[in-house]
Amino acid sequence: MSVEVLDGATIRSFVEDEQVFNNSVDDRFASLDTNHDGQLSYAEMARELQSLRVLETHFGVDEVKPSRDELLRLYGSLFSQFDHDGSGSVDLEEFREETRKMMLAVANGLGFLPVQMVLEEGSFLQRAVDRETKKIYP
Ligand SMILES: [Ca+2]
Repeated sequence: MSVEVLDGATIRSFVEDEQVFNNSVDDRFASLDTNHDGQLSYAEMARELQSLRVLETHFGVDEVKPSRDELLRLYGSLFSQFDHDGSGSVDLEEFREETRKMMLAVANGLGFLPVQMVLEEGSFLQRAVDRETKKIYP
């Protein structure tokens, strides 16, 4: 965990840097795909869905504290957002596409005002900051 200052432009330029962005997404995909079949099952995605949930809470999209059932339903609907063809698992293309969309949504939510955030090591937002401060090379 580290505290960083970031704004929408930091995230947007990270997403638009296709090589760096795809590398980051591919890394994440590989680390989530614990049985290495090239698909992410719901169970494999659970960790990622939790961190997306943290993002939503952070940006005040949803300030109500949901019950356990509601949370599970929320994860389920997030998962089906990723699973475009409804196959029950998420492939690399779907993962890239949806991650890209979500990052851009976060960028739009941030706008031009820099905010201070606590970032998880290896998270996409942390990588966006690292890229800008040149800690990551393609
Ligand atoms: Ca898998």
